[in-house]
Formats: sequence, structure tokens, C-alpha cells
Amino acid sequence: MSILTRRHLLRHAALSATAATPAGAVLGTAATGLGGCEPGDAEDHTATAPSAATRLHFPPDFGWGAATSAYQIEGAAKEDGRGESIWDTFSHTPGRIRNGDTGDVAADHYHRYADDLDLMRDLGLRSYRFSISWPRIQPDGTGAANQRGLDFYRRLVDGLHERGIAPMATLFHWDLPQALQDAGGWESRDVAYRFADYADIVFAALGERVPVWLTINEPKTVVQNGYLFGHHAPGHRDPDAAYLVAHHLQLAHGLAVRALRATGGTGRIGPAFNLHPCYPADDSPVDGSSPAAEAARLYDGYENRLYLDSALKGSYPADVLADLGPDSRMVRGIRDGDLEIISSPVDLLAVQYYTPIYVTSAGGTERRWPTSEAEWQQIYPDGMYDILTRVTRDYGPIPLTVTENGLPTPDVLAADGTVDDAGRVSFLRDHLAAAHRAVTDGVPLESFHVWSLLDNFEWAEGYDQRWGLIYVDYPTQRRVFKRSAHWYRQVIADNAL
Ligand code: GCO
Repeated sequence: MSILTRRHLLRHAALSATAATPAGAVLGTAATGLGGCEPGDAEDHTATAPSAATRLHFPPDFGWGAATSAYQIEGAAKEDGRGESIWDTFSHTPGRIRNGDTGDVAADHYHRYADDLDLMRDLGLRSYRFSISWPRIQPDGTGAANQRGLDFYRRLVDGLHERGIAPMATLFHWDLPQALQDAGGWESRDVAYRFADYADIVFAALGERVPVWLTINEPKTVVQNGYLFGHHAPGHRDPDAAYLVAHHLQLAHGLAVRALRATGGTGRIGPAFNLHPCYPADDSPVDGSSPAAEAARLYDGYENRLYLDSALKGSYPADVLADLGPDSRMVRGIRDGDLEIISSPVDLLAVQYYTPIYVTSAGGTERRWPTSEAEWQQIYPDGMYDILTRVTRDYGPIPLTVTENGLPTPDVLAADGTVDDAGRVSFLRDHLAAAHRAVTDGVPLESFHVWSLLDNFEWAEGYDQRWGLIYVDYPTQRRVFKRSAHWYRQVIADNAL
């Protein structure tokens, strides 16, 4: 487990073994599905905005979206029978969250969801990704469903349909019921089975109305931030436990996929992984044998292949298992049949891209590009292209959706009532241009969700970072379209950049 000790406290420490590959040489296919591209689009390797003469048109049915998660926006922490989650406990523990912030009120979406639905309609969204709060459905993580919790999501889903917006529901975005944490949390294999029971309840209530399900949001972040570095709930620093948790999260994913299939419903389902292309810091070839390339490959195993290979190929990467060692809790915790469950066929893969990472020969990391307000995030749009093409190349033509991409900006509500987040506009334009280039090169990308719809509770950063297209004035809960929201609305209306 040597590499773990060399890890930096990166929010999304990650890499992939994908080098920056020239467009067109990646997939060797000519599939595009794009309508009306101007000649030369596919050759535009720059991260700059296209000129008016080279507009980038997206496929006609492209799923323009935005994403949120329950604990980050809902508030109403004690209402309608909701139980406690590990994020309630964690955020109420002094010193854990910047400024002592909690998700008790957040963006008050639980009460304002109808107005927020109208804002989504005004934005022109075609897809909305949200998460369901497990402790609203099963306050203690087991047993009978709390009808009032289910009713909230039923109203939300109905409201989306009424406005012509496709619901995309994440089953788990980190808010584990505290009672299950008390029973061992994700270190306990049993919690994976409790998750399948919870998923079953949700499928029975909403299965007919939700066309796309995502199982576990970013298992890697739970593993790293929750169990390696300890700056997310439950706040542990225990590498041996961390990778057992990884296995149980993957098992939970597979069990939920099977639970959906067992309902016989038509909904599609897949995992949501945060994947990050990473490169040898010495610029040596990614598939070469330089010390940096070799270090990068092992990082890639921990950051990407651990999740991708198990879910999509039915095996854990041999280099990671060898590095963990046969006595690790994870390796000892893998039982016969687990990988068949974990690799139960899925319908799509959700990719969340924020940052690349550069790995040194010593196994450390180097910063190459300017960061956003989030110090772990280097702004590198070509990384979007690299990770999308790499997934398609290595895992086949599984439909992809980008379920998160965005950045925090220092937004201020001006006296004239506007919020000028010019940095978000250029970030999104450049990343969408990179995604478009991937589609041009044959990547079956069907939708793109900005993180986030609204400013919200950014975990350990509390309300200090603003990630939304829509500004939230927390004292009044007033919502204001930022410049980026106006811009995104036009992109959606034009179906083009
Ligand atoms: C994640 C989560 C989001 C974050 C976002 C910005 O990717 O960590 O899905 O909840 O808020 O990524 O950090």
C-alpha cells in the first residue's frame, strides 16, 4: 500500500493512463451523430471558444442538464420524518466544516422545489439530476418506508415531467443514515444489502416515472475523503478500511442494478464515477516505462480502474490488488460471486470530470494549470476530451452521460441585481467544446449536466464556494440567474455553442 502514504490531500485526487491523443486518432471510428457541424470542428484542438463561423452543434436530442444532491440543497433536516445522516453528524461536529456551516437549511429546496422547478423550466433544461436522501425514505436505514419522504420525490418527479424535464435520480450521494454508520457503515458488508432494500423501495415508488437511475455517486470520494483523508463524513483516516469500503460500495452498486432488473421496469441504470485523466509529470509517454509513467499507471488503478474495471469488466485491477496486498481487508473481503454482482450489466456510465493530475516519478503530484477557488481543481478542458475518449476506447461503446462539470467562482450579487460569473461561462464553454470534440470522434455521449443548478452546501467548504448557475442569496433564499445561466439557456435553445 506504499502509494497511499504518498498521497496528497487532494479533494479529487485522480488520474488516468490517457495521454493527450490527437483527435480522430482516438477511436478509429467516424461516428458522430452530430448535426450541422461546420467543417473543421473536429480539428479544433484548442480550448478556446469557437467563433461564430464555427459553431459547435450538438445532436438533436442532446440532454442538456444540471445537477444537485439532496444534502447540499434540501435543508428541512428534521422534517416529515427524515432521520439523521452521517452528514448531519459530521457538519454539527465543531471544526469539521468551514465557518461551522451545516446543511440544516441549505438552499431550502425542500420547501422551494416548485419555484426551483420553474427556474429549471426557464433555463430550458431537458434533464435534471438530483439525489434521493436515504434517511428521508428510511430514517434508520432499514425497515418500512417513510411515505412522506417518498411523497416529496414523487412531487419533484411529477413537477419535472409537467415541465418537460427528464428526471435522473441518484440513489446515494453520501448521506448514509447515521444508524447504519453506527452499525459499521460501509465497512460492514451488510450495508450493501441494506442499500439494495432501500433501492427496492424507491424503485417500487418511482420506478415508472424515472427513466435514468444512478446508483452510488463517486464511490472514490467516499473512499478517499471519508476514509483516507477524513475531511468528509464519517471522517476516518484508515487506509485499510478505505478499500474495504470501496468493495462494499461497488457491491451495493451491483445489488441495486439487480434490484432494478428484478422489478421488470424499463428504467436505465448505471454508476456515477469521478474520473480524472492524469499524465506523467515529466511528459514522458503515458504507456512508456519511465518512472513517472509507471507511477501514473498505479495511480490510475486506484483512481479510475478500481471502479471502472470492477463495474464494467468484472475484475479488480491486478496492480491495485497486488499493491494492497493479500492481507488487506479489501482483498480478504472479496467473496466468490461478488464481482459477478458488481459487474451486472448497466445501461450507461455517468462521468464526472473536474481536473487532471500530473504524477511524478516519486509518486507525488504536480500542479500544471491554474486552479479554481477549489485548490484541488486544475482547469484543463482537454482533460474532458481525454477521459471521455479513454473510457470509450477501453470499455467499449457504453452510452455516457456527463453528470458533473463545473467550478466555484467568487460570485457577488451586484447592486443592479446581476451576478457576473464570466469565469464560469468560459469554463463551461471550453469543457463543452472538448465534450463536443469527443462526440465528433465517436464517443456516445448523450447528455451533459452542469454542477450545479444552484449554489449549495459544498461539503467541508460549507457555503464558502459557489458552484451554481443560479445564485442563492442565503439570508433571503432569493435566486438570481448568474450570467452563466443566461448563457447556458441560450446554448440549450441553440443546441449549439
Ligand atoms: C462531487 C459531488 C458534488 C460536489 C462537486 C463539487 O463530485 O464531489 O458529486 O457533491 O459538490 O463535485 O465539488
